[in-house]
Amino acid sequence: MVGAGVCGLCQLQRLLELDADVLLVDANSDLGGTWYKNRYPGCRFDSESYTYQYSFSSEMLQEWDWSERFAAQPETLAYLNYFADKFDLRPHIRFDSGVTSLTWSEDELVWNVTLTDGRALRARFVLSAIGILSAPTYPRIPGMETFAGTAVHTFDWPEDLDVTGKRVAVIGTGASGVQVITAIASRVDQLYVLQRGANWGAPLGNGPISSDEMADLRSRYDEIFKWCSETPAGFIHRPDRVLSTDVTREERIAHWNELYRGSGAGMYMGNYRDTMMEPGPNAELSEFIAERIRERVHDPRVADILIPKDHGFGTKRVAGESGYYEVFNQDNVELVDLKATPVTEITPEGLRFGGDAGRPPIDVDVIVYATGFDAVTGPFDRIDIVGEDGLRLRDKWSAGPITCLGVQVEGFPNLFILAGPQSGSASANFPRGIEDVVNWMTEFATVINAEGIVRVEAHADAEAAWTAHVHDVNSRLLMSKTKSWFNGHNKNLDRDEAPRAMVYLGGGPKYRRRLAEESANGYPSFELERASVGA
Ligand code: NA7
Repeated sequence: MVGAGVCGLCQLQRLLELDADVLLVDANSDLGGTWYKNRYPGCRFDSESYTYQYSFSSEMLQEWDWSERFAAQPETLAYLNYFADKFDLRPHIRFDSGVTSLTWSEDELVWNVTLTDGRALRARFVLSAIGILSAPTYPRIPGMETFAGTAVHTFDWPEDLDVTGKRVAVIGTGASGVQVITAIASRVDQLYVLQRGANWGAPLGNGPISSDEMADLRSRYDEIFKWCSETPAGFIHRPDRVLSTDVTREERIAHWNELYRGSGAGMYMGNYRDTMMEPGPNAELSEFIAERIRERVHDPRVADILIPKDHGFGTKRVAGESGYYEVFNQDNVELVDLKATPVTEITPEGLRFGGDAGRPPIDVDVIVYATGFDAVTGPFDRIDIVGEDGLRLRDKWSAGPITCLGVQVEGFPNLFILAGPQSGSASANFPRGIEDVVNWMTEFATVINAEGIVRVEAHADAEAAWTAHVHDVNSRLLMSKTKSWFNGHNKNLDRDEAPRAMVYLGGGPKYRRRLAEESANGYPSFELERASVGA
């Protein structure tokens, strides 16, 4: 297995329960994956904490307390360590062992695995849990390497970096940028927020969980997880069956005000169904949110730059924010609109700009790249994965991913993807999504073991059908029409190129049913080869 994050740890525990001969390797020096790497100030999830945990062990559910409605990175990392210690997982994990290549041997029916330190392993089956946002990307700006101060990506924030009293530039205003900007604004000397595309944000509504609340949550876990399993994305929020056009404008505004005062992703996951599917209702909702931004940001010119014009609310990942807009009312914070004044050069002192607006240079001590990831397929592209007949996975996916149920790829036998492109796990409240896949994989592993199956490969027609289905399902949502990592647009795609179906947006319940159908019918989408008698 590869990857000791939320997904890999869960699968490891389940396979050890089966007494499988399993080794988990990870490039990092300790466990946690995303939560090990993303240590930037303000980093937290925007899933309700009590839903962002494994559901299978009632003992562990009763033992663990969450301190906040939306826990910060250190608490989540502590949770994963607690889980690993409770189930004694560490002896089965090798750290500092990044996988550089995977090469299939058809003669031996094994994967040859090479690691960053040159060591080699052989595995009958490889299960990938390498993450979908684990390959960070940097802008390409002339002179970047000459910067004399500290330059960091949010994904690689060093533990000892303290920005207090420093002049800081943050490039990027996605979910990570919004968090780090809000967290550091009051303690830096000067903060420059360099925004290319404006991104929608809505209040996260974070706060402490009291011991009484925690006791109540603990008593309702069965009900909570059942509810999450029935919502499309595994969150507690569920799209309203009511359409925005079924109610009066006064009722809509009252409802939206309530959602805005609420917490979590309710504003886009729990809104009237048509607001995420129909341009008209979405435009009205977007204008409602824009008005809230204008109320919160004092300078109308700044507010206008912060309001996205190229996509509607909720059609890209919305940033859960806690005072983000108010940051721009501070004297020490300046918003730089990169569309009007693009960065042309990075010098040892800081950033230089072009454009008609003639922005003077900015000298800084720290540059924070909050520029996101080569999402979903990037982590796979960075490993040289060579399947049958020398076929490389990155070549097979060069025009976008093709998968069978998001778990396998034809030409790559015995390689299972637990969280990757076109999987229901990738677009969900992560622990909820990955438990579905891990449950399915664990059951399949039992069958593989019991029946002496030595080779599993997806059928080409099943793969084509699933990929077409993902494109079809996704195309019904406005999300498929905006430029975002969900559609592969962070890969510098030409605007006219067809969107890539990076994630499956059909929802957890449908995905779970499809996986269950596979196991109930003897895995018809896969070619199963059994060992010959006596072998
Ligand atoms: P995102 O959401 O991909 O955001 C990246 C941000 O960086 C976004 O504002 C981009 O602007 C900006 N960006 C990217 N490249 C550049 C360059 N070259 N110059 C200037 N600005 C740039 O990544 P995050 O890390 O914030 O969030 C990723 C996910 O992590 C998030 O969805 C959550 O699920 C957790 P753009 O909008 O492309 O113009």
